[in-house]
Amino acid sequence: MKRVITYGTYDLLHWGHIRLLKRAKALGDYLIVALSTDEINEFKGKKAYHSYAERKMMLEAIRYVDLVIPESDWEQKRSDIVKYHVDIFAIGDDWAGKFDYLTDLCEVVYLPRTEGVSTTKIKHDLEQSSKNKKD
Ligand code: C2G
Repeated sequence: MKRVITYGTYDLLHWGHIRLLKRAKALGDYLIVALSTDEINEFKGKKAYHSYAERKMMLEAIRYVDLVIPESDWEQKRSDIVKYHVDIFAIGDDWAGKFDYLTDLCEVVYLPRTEGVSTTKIKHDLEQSSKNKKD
């Protein structure tokens, strides 16, 4: 039973997120998502549109996700890996190299990001289209 963990905010859930979760799950048999709380999002310089509870509920509805836990502290990764007996840490390659310090505890896999979609792009495109309607 290979256990995989990944971390993220998963705001305005989109197909790039789903593709990441699908590939992360395919690395093992059980996928844990450590979902960023509003507090850690502040630390990450992000303001999520959906609350933690809403983002958690949406992730739990995804067939690839087996467990959602809170990511409330940037430093919890090592203890999570031990606590949940994680074999593989997986995350998008926008983080390439940033989590190599975990390789003494588990395999670290950076998965290629999905081009052409992001929460930021969605917000920007929506703002633009509402501006165009006004003009
Ligand atoms: N992602 C992706 N393709 C996109 C957008 C996001 O593969 N077009 C991936 C990211 O690489 C990440 C996951 O989807 O693995 C969630 O993305 P975010 O919610 O933006 O997560 P992030 O803010 O990078 O949080 O402690 C680590 C952080 O919590 C990671």
